[in-house]
Amino acid sequence: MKKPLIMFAAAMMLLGGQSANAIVYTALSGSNWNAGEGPAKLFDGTTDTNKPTAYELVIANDTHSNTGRNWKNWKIYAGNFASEADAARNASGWVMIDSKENQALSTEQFAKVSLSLSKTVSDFYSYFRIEIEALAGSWNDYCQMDGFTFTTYTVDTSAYDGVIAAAKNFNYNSSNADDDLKNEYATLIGTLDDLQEAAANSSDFSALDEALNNVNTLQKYINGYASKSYVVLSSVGSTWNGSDAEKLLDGDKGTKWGGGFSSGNVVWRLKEGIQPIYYQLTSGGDTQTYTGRNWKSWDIYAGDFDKAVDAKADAATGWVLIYTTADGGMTTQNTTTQDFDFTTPPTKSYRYYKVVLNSTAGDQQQMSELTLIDGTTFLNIKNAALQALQDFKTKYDYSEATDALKSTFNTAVEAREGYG
Ligand SMILES: [Ca+2]
Repeated sequence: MKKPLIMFAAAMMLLGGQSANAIVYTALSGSNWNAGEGPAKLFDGTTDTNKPTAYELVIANDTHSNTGRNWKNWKIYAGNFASEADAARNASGWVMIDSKENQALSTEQFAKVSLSLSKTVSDFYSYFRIEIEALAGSWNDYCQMDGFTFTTYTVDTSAYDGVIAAAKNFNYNSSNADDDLKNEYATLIGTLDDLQEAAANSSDFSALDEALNNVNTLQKYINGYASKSYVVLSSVGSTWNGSDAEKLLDGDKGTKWGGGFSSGNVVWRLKEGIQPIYYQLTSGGDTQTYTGRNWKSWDIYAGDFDKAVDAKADAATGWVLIYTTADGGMTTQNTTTQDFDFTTPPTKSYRYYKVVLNSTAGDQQQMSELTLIDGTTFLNIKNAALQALQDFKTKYDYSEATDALKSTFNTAVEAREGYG
């Protein structure tokens, strides 16, 4: 007798005498005794076939008395074809997903036997083919099997349940963070259930793990805003205690970013974008003693990113270089603020910034503050300076000053009024 071949497709098709909604598999071809015992009967009343990891066989009703009819060696192939006609037995494109050799099966009537596929099924397939290569007995014993059902292996996903629940319970709305960041978080947690379900079906948890990693990252960002208008997204450089990257941007000239390294970087994100017109650096509190910690070569970038988690990536693209220097000429005085013009001033507003320190005057580094000055900030600085001059004029008897001093004073006022 010729070796039996059974082929079937996952499709909603009506077989004679059965209701449409109960049928998913359709046998396309194969060896059979007669219409009542053909391969179509192997696949009736089954479930879906997406990325199966196992299957169940149902032993025929009289195998116990005809044990030689049980399968012993067989292979299962999967494929995708444009049409049933293309899914020929000898067609190229079949992928073997299971191989069984000398497989012992129950001979009990209607026994259900669960078997794992020998290969990992990584794609979705519509067509499947079973090749029975040997029976428990001889080919003269005939071949029979009552049912075949693909099943998906159920992974214990309970370890993820608590993590996902915690992500949903994170009270991001009460944060000071901007709406974009909150929406990014809400969108991400909205995908977690689907990712978990997909992972459970495919046993591929990498996408879920990445999403949860980003959830943690976004929680850190959102918490980082607290009462601030910026958040540090990432930094490179092993810092001294109390001198983390946050200290470069905290608005406090008494704190500094510093450590025993001469190259590193800081990436940060503003709550609201700005178009800076120049920037300031404020030297460390002990730079006069440790002149080698002063920055020598550094770059500053601005950027736009759809998602906050994209900006932290080492491979992030889209950064725009707005300042670069091989030797910036920092003062060696303590806690002294210097102004720097951008080498390529930003032409629009940005929310993301990165400073890359390339080298210092020695083998350590420190900087108390990096301040981006936009038009509004500049006006505040200028008006404060003018006010100080006016206060000076009121406090001292301006009328008794010499004409030369008055002239010098008024020139200074006019210069500040006109600046900017
Ligand atoms: Ca600081």
